[in-house]
Amino acid sequence: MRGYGLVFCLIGLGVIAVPPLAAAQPGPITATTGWFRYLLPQIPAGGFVTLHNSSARAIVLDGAQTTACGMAMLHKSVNRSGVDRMVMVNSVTIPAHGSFRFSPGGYHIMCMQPTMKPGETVTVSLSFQNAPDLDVPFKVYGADGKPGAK
Ligand SMILES: [Cu+2]
Repeated sequence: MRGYGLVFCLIGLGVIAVPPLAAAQPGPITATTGWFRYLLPQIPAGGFVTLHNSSARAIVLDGAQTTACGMAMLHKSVNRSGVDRMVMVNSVTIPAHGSFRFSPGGYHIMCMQPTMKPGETVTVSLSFQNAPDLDVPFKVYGADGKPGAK
């Protein structure tokens, strides 16, 4: 009888030790208003989104991946001596309790070889140096872009 008692005791401990099912924790980054301006398959599409950081530390975005683009890169539009150019950036920082905006004429996600169509919503996976990846829906607009977006 003593042996049975030990077995039950171990089962009891085992049950107690099983962790509760891991609920998906919301990460520190949320995204709003993701969209692409799509023109033609042979013209890179610009992606725009606003990222919000609810944490007390700066978070660094260092990449974007999506099956809707042959390759996606982080870009910044700059005007040097009156000439508009785009430069590649390795990362952007979303400040603590702050936000970062990709917008036409500024930072954007450059989508090379886009395979999207206006009216679709495509998913872009954003990767961060110090936060979990985030899948963000991007609505696809045509040459006129998103109504009201600047
Ligand atoms: Cu670009």
